[in-house]
Order: sequence, then structure tokens, then C-alpha cells
Amino acid sequence: MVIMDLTSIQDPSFLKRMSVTEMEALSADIRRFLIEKLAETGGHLAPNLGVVELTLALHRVFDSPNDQLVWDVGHQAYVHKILTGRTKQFDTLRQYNGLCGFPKRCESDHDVWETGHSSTSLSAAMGIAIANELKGSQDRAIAIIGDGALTGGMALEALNHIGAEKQNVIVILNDNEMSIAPNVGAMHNMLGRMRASRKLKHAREEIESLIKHIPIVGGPLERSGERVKDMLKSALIPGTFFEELGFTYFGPTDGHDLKDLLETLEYAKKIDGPVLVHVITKKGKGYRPAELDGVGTWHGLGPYKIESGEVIKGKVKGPSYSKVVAETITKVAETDDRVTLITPAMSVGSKLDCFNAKFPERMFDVGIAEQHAVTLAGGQATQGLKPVVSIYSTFFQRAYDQLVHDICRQNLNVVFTIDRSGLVGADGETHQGVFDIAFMRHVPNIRILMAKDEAELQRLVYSALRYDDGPIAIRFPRGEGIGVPMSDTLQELPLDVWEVEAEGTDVAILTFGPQVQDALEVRALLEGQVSVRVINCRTIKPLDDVMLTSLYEEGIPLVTLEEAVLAGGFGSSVLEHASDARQFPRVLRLGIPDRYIEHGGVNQLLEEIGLRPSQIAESVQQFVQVTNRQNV
Ligand SMILES: Cc1ncc(C[n+]2csc(CCOP(=O)(O)OP(=O)(O)O)c2C)c(N)n1
Repeated sequence: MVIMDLTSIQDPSFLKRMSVTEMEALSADIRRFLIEKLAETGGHLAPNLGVVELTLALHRVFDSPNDQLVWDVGHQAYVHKILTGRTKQFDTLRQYNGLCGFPKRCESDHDVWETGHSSTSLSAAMGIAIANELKGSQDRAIAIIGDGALTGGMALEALNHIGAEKQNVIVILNDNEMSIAPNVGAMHNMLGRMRASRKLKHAREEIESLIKHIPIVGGPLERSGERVKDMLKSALIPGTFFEELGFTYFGPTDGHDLKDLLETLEYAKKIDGPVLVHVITKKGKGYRPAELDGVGTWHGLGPYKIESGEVIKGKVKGPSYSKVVAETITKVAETDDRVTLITPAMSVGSKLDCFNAKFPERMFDVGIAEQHAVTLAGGQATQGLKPVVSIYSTFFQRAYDQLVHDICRQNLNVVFTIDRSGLVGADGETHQGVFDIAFMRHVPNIRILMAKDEAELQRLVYSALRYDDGPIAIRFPRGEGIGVPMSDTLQELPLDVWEVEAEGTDVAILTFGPQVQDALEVRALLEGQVSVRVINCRTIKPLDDVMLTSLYEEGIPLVTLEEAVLAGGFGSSVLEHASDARQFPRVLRLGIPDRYIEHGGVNQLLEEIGLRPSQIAESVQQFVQVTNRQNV
């Protein structure tokens, strides 16, 4: 039975008039819609299937947008988008100019906070709650955070603050035992114990009253009796941890039982001060392949076949860059037992299972804890280990001070393998890996590398693992290599020289990573008009001083090309080098302008900012014409 046409939903107020049975039917409709729609577009299926009833209940009990719903990470806000009038736009989910995969303030008044990175919701909700109070408003700030996101340091900092204050912040802890991969850590273990005590939930009042009535004889005995009572309470009643932090705790509540959820949220709404509602959900609920997924495949994925649960893969030319990196580290670790591997909850995306299978004792998944991951590596390095921190470019932003203060200042031998460097596409603004060169290259001691293809990447990773003179970062893009032959044996590459890929006399393009291929294409496009030299600048820092000096002497115009922000980027470093050398070459910098790049296909995004090979060719041609004119 179809309860309603989802595309007719304008706002969530209709939920207030629905019976629980009708809401259950609506949940089924929404699940069906998500399973069918995401089979075409791809997206974060499993997290959203897990929060269908929870989202309906939240919108029924609270009054969004007056009450403010803050979604942590924001990848699980699809049901919220449906209930706030955006169903029709799901055809364009995560596509260029289409519906964003995360909350977006310009899309709806109901999206009060934008996310993409994890563990920000509690701080944001607290900020909103403070504003509510100062404005004399009774509105509620509600943060919805997963058990994975709760492992992030920011969430713990916020819990510490919220619990000590009196603001009306309601924290909904969506506990499905999964981060992307199965969740990890002591908090996770503690939540497990709370889940196990679920049966006791209804007996909570009885236990409390029982404990209260344990007779106590006066004096010192009374005091020790109180301690015994406290111990008994924390042993028997779930949530004591949160209560000790200053929250009123509700739960654990079955996140797929609408009646239970509505009842619990109504209670929570009436409480003054910080409240935590512990909700147990099943990630992937209602679609068997996603429910059975113990790995993380269905967390976020491309199109799939609904019947078989088969993920549809496009044609690829080469192995994935992540895999090349993970396999090379694993190979080196076979002969070098100093090598360890650290991941802040991204083992699935960075394909680290091959290392984990062989060296579980040297692999550390620390949860969503980028700062800790980096300093942990530093500690290991001081004791002679050779830690590799496998980290996405965008999430590395979280650990800037740890890079500066802990790793580079002490010149520690830590290797950073920086996944998803460059534009990532569908995940959009929050995930583009475009800032890392700018935030790393001004830090003393670190070397920064990027390979033009998968074979060179293998050699760079091997070389970095053999380098013992301080920190070294290897950037690599999302996706697959270009299909060049790979060597069976690991070979080193010098870490401070650039290479001329193709000769030319009118202009030299200085670039690195996949843009080397683009530059070669530009060269081919301009053949007969402009003679283009292509230089592979695989060492982004330090620059190749010898090569640059000879380019200045030659007087050839230079084009720097990078899929990274121009401000403070590679091109800027070339200008700085020239200025320091009292040289004034003509330089054109091509890269990402000073604004955030939204979601869409990578090629569409490159087109938007003028970085497709044909556009680069045009820019290069104009630049050469201008420099020729000025030379006359
Ligand atoms: C700072 C940061 N690190 C890593 C990620 C990648 N990431 C996205 S969702 C996710 C897991 C979140 O787990 P949880 O909060 O439990 O939500 P669930 O998907 O299980 O509902 C991770 C690690 C991120 N978004 N932000």
C-alpha cells in the first residue's frame, strides 16, 4: 500500500496528523524510494535506510525549522530532505548543479547546519542553543550523531562543554555499531555494554527505587552505603556515563520502533538542560545486501542492481591508486618490520585490508580521530618505527597543528599517504582535496610528492618508506590509474628532481600528478602552433632548484598547473623561488580559484574552472601570444 506520493511532500507538518501505523507505512515507502533511486544515482544508502523511522519521529515530535536539527556528517540526511520537500530533486543527487548529498543551507530552511566532515554537530548545536537562550526562545537544538562520529575528538570536547552547562541541547546518538567499517574503540565497547543492558531499560525506575530503598545504617556506614549504591546503579543502569557528564539519558531505544521512539522523544523534549537519547538502529535496514554488509561497501556507493545487490562498476584502465599504495606499503612491511599503518576510520576507502590481513598487530584504526592518528605516528616514530598515516586530503585538514607541532618540528620519520588529493566530485565542497599543498608546503622539514601515474606512485611510496630524514607526504588522486605497466620489483626514485616529459621551446608547463597527462594532451592540441615543453614536477616540495635555475636562464615562459588551490599553492612556490633568486620569469598560474568547488562530475567541475585540456591549451596559447607581444 502506498501511503502518499513522496513528491507531494512540501514540509514535515503533515506528520503531526499521522497515526503510528500510517507512519510505519510511510517508512516503507521511503525505504523503497531510496533503494530504487540510489540504485540509479548512487549515494549513502545504508546510513539513510537506518534512520528512516528516527527522522520521521524527529520531525513529528519537534518543529523544524524552529527547532533546529543538526545532522552530523550529514550523509544520513536524505530522509530529512524528502520530508522537507526535495523528493523530486533526488534524480540529480550529488550531480552537477543537483541536490547536494549533505545538508545545504541554500537548499532549505530546514538545513540549519552544513556538514560533510564528522563530529561537528554537538558543537554547532550547542552554539545554536546558546543563541536560542540569549534570544529568549524556547526552540530546541537537536544534534543527531552516529556512534562512529562520536569517536571524533570534537564531539568529546563538545560533550564536555554541553554537560557542564544548562542549555537545551538534545543529542540523539544513532548507534548502529558501524562507522564506515565496524566501529572501534573504548567508547564503542562501552556503547556495546549499554546495548546489552537494553532489556533493563523498562526496569530502570524499579532498579533506582530498589537501590534507594536498600537500608543503610547511619554514620560512616551510610557514606560507604551511598558509594555501594552508586556502583550498583552504574552496573545496572545504562547511560550512567552520560549522566555523570551532566546529561539526562534516555535509552537504549529501538530506532525502528516508532511508538517507542515517539514516546522517548516526547519525554526528552520536556526535560530542561542537556539530554542524550541513545537510539539503536540497523545500518542498511530493509535492504538485505546492505543489512548483511559487515565491511562498509553499502555505506556510500555508486549505482547497483537491486535484485542481486551487485555494485555496477565502470570500465577502468588501471588499478586504483589507493590499492597501489596499500599494496606497496604491505610489500615493504614484509621485509621492514618498522613499518606500521595508521588509519582514522578510512580503511575501506583507502583499501587497507591487504595490510591488515598480513600485519594486524601493526595496523591501527583509531576511529574518526585525525589529530590523534598523526600524533600517534609521531610517538611511534620517536621509538624507531616507520609509521604511515593513511589519510584523505580533506580530513588531513583536521590535523594541521599536529603536523606542524608534533611531526615536522621534531623532524620525525612519518610517511603521509594522502588519498583523494585533488577534486573528488560527487561529495562536493566539504571533500575536495585541494588545500593540502597550501597547508603543508610552508611547514619546514616536510617533503611533498605526487606521481604522474600508478607505476611512478609505486616507486614514490617505496622511496618514501626508505627515506629516513624526516616527514614525507605522497598525494594521490581518487580513482584508478591510467593503465601503465607496473614493475614486479620495487624501485627507488630520486626525491628532489623534476623530469622533462616532452620537449618544447615556446613555453614550459610545470605540473605533477594526473595533470602531467593533461599537459601532454595540451601539447598535442597545440602542436604546430605553440611548442610546449612538459615538466613532471613530482617533487612539489622541495622544488628542483637546478631545473628552475636553468629555466630562468633560458628565459622560457612558465605555466604552472595544479588541481589544488592557487593561493599558497605550487605555482605560488615557483613565484617565491624566482623572487628569492632575483629572477623575473613570465609565469601563468593555473589551478583552483579562491572559492569552494561544489559537487558534480570531476570533468564538469574542471570545465567550470577552466582546467580541461582544451581550456588549458587556450590559456597557454593566449599567454604565449601576450608574452611574445611584450617581448617585441
Ligand atoms: C573528519 C572526518 N573523517 C572521516 C570522515 C569519513 N566518514 C564519513 S561517514 C563516516 C562514518 C560515520 O559513522 P557514524 O557516525 O556511526 O554514521 P553511520 O554512517 O554509521 O550512520 C566516516 C568515517 C568524515 N566524514 N569526516
